[in-house]
Amino acid sequence: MRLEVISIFPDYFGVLQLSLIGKALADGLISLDVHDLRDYTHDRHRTTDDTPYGGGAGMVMKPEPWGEALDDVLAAADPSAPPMLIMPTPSGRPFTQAVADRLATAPHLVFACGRYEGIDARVAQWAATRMPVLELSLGDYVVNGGEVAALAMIEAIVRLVPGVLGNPVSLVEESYAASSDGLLEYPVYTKPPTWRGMDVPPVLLSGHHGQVAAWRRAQSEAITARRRPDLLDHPDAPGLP
Ligand code: JDE
Repeated sequence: MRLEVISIFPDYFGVLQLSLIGKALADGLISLDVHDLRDYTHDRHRTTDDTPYGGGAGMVMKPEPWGEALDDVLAAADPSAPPMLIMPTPSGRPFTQAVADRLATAPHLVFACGRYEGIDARVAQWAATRMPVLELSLGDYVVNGGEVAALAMIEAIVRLVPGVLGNPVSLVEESYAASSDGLLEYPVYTKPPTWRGMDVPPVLLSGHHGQVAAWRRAQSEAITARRRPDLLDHPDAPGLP
């Protein structure tokens, strides 16, 4: 998988050299190229923003540097594996585990990280005439730029690429325990069996696989009902017994 990022803060993506993702990069399972949007400006101050037409607070990212950066990305792309453009924005469609699953099989993803109040809307409009464009939101809150959102999305996607996660069994387990059955994860424990006066639930030490599974399921249902009742309202939700 080929990953590219366009940002005015390319240093944000240094953290991707760490841990699992760094290993996948070093192993050549994925490649990452980060482009500094300011390299596509032509004025002395390397300006990427301007005041909004129609008035209002804050600044908007100018379209021209984005156009040139995307021209470069498209010119270097493999014609048989066209890129998808991902634009993190609070007004995007929700980025979910299902979206991450689908994007994990894409050959080439480009993340456009906006700042200020956003990017001139013509950038997404023009880009959509050249490649699939997904405006995606991490959640219903605003951060200062698309960089943090892109990092979260990249981590969620890349860990699903075959060979990236050290132990692929955890992906299977996880899909049973959490995301795919639509319930939140049950609580987990490790040694010691007693810590600061608190015991690990005895069923987990019993060796009874059926009872362990039933306990975990009940915990997941109770936690989901308490913390995320919205997850139980869906037509495809597991429902409580
Ligand atoms: C991404 N969930 C949240 C923020 C923004 C007021 C202030 C800022 C591309 O346009 C953007 C991007 C971002 C950064 O991303 C997020 C985000 N998923 O905050 C704004 C909009 N209104 C605009």
